[in-house]
Amino acid sequence: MIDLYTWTTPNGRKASIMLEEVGLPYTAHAVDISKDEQFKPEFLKISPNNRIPAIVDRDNGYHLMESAAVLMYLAEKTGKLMPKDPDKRYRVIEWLMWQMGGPGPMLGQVHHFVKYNKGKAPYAEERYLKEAHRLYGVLDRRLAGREFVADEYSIADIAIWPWISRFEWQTIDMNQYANVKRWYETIAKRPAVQRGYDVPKKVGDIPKP
Ligand SMILES: N[C@@H](CCC(=O)N[C@@H](CS)C(=O)NCC(=O)O)C(=O)O
Repeated sequence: MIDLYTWTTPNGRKASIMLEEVGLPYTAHAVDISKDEQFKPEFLKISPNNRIPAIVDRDNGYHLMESAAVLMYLAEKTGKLMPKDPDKRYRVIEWLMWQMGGPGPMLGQVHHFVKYNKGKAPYAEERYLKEAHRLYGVLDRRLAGREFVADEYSIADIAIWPWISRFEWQTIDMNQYANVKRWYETIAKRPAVQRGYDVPKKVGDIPKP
């Protein structure tokens, strides 16, 4: 049994989609970051960086923050969605780390400057929007002629997909990125993704490009 501490955001959804995909029993605990619940002392004990998602594995008491670490832990615990063969495994890790260093922080800045702070910081808007298009381009080229970012559907796809699902916030027209669109729609059809998207509560349907 896993305790998942999460909210209705891309990083939170990575963890809930993964838990739905691997079929581990879990309890979701809502940490409302709009009410600063991530700063509560009891949450800091399991997530010292005061960010969601975080998990506690009730089987062994182990707690973990940082979404990529959570995905790797759950993949290793269940033997699912991360290949054992070293070449294939590092391909998954490569794209997982690309997500953590690229789309995660950069698209996060787009949400701030382009959606929430529009017109107030033109330099930041231009910089992060340009970076968003660059990253969509990288993903689009990676997906040319391949179904998923690594060899098979994996934790790398699970890490990237929730960030792309915010394409409307990012003012991205996915029709410009045909391979991303095809990949996004394929993953959106997965029942586990649909269930995980609505954790810890439903706030709307999965956006359609
Ligand atoms: N690198 C972290 C980032 C986590 C993160 O930024 N989470 C956001 C929600 S998507 C959060 O908890 N924000 C709370 C805050 O900014 O105080 C991860 O991948 O888990």
